[in-house]
Amino acid sequence: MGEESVKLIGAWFSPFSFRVKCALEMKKIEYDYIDEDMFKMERPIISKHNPSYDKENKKVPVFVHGGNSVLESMVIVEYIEEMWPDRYPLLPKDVYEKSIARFWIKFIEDKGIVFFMFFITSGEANKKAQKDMLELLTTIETQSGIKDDNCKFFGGNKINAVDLAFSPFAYWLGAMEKAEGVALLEAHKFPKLHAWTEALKQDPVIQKNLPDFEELVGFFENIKKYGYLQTPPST
Ligand SMILES: N[C@@H](CCC(=O)N[C@@H](CS)C(=O)NCC(=O)O)C(=O)O
Repeated sequence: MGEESVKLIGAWFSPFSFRVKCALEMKKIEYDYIDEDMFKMERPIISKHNPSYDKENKKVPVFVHGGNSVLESMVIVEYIEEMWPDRYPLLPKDVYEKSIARFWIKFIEDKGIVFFMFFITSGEANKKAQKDMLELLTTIETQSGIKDDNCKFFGGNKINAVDLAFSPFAYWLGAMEKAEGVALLEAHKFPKLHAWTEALKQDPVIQKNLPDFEELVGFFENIKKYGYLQTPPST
């Protein structure tokens, strides 16, 4: 099964597609990448690969391995880890350590709504979203154990699945902050998390797959002006 063709359907701006690209490239797995036009509701490439358990899916990423489609970025990352276990490890082998890694992955998946609210809202609703984001950053800074062992990453000195799960904080949050004209993840307030974002962005696989920053800021500015995945009116 590991030898079958590997395909990833993603979108340039998507932090979820980014997680999967990095997992594949860290393990040096060859894959075809297809960028779907998410500004159209038809999304024909996704539709073609909808898995039978979610025929209504219109989201990226969609991962296709040997004809089977897999959804949800962190489910895909775990699939990749289990399918190619002998390459670059993305989860600890120790069962207890693995359960802690999975705890933080689930934690951040459950908090996705905080991110979403920050980038789709404006005005008073955005003030509330900023407050929720600061609370979330405080929880990660003080509870996650990041940097407590002087390691660079959540998973020690090598990037693992927990780092990929948290990666939207290292780049996408900065673009959202710029679009909104605020600074939340500041080095003096969140020194450990901030140092982690800097270390993550040094990695060559991470660097190669990050979208252009100014384009991303423009993407978030357009969401604020015109709505989520709405095409700006042509001038
Ligand atoms: N929990 C999903 C989130 C996927 C997701 O929300 N993808 C966005 C792009 S970043 C999307 O496809 N949105 C299209 C839509 O909501 O219609 C994952 O981790 O894969």
